[in-house]
Amino acid sequence: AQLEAELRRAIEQEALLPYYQPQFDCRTGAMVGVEALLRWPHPERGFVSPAEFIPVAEDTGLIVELGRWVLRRACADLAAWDRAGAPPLTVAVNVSARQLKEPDFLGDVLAALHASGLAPGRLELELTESLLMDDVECAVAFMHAVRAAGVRLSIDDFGTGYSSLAYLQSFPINQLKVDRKFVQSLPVAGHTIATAVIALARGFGLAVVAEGVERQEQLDWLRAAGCDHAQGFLLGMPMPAAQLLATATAPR
Ligand code: G
Ligand code: G
Ligand code: MN
Ligand code: NA
Repeated sequence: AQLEAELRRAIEQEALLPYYQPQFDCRTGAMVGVEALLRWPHPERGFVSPAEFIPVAEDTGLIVELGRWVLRRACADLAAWDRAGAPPLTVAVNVSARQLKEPDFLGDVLAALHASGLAPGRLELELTESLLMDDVECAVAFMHAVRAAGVRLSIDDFGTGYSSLAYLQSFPINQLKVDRKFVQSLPVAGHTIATAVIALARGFGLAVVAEGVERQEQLDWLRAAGCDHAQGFLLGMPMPAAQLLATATAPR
């Protein structure tokens, strides 16, 4: 309850910040996008992890307002990087089940795009399997509407939830994110699942991103296996907007 009150105040005071973790093309090494990850610098407790406060935000419904704010910030930051001469990146924003249940969540998404002037194809929403399975009909209707608006969709933590492969066919998505659980043990283990996810993505005409890449040998394996994009501590930590811009515009 105390965390809830503090979180409410932090949202009001805009004391949370989006950090951005870069994503790279496995073949060319070029930065192609970022994932927005919330950070909460707490006056007494240091950085409170989203793993701690996102569940509170979901339970209390605060995630609706917070999620709306993240969408606007992420789109505004990307538009500012464009103006500052960064390459044309995409920005991925994580979405909670509670947000999808809001009757006008699509309106929030479109408002964030409109306010920033960003083309819809620059924004990607990350949905987890459990979110999609929570209310499949509602999720599929939302996915079709958001895709019709030109926004991109990816399935986060793919392979760890409990959606059946049959659903994959009916989901109008653009991309799968291989969960870091499977990346962690590469190349010794995990390669059966990683290979299968890459093949699935290829078969469905989807892009595939590996998350949690921490070691060069993992990246080498992923590149050889035909993975499109990679994200992880080896390549770049989640960082504040100004630092991301500096990284994106630095000569390679
Ligand atoms: O950055 P970190 O790995 O600590 O994030 C922990 C969890 O919090 C991840 O599952 C991530 O998806 C989630 N998370 C981070 N930022 C957001 C956000 O803006 N919205 C939602 N719904 N989840 C987020
Ligand atoms: O659930 P989701 O995939 O949205 O969460 C992303 C989380 O993974 C964030 O908390 C982010 O800080 C974390 N993360 C990003 N790269 C790495 C990595 O290379 N290793 C580990 N252990 N965590 C990572
Ligand atoms: Mn994610
Ligand atoms: Na993930």
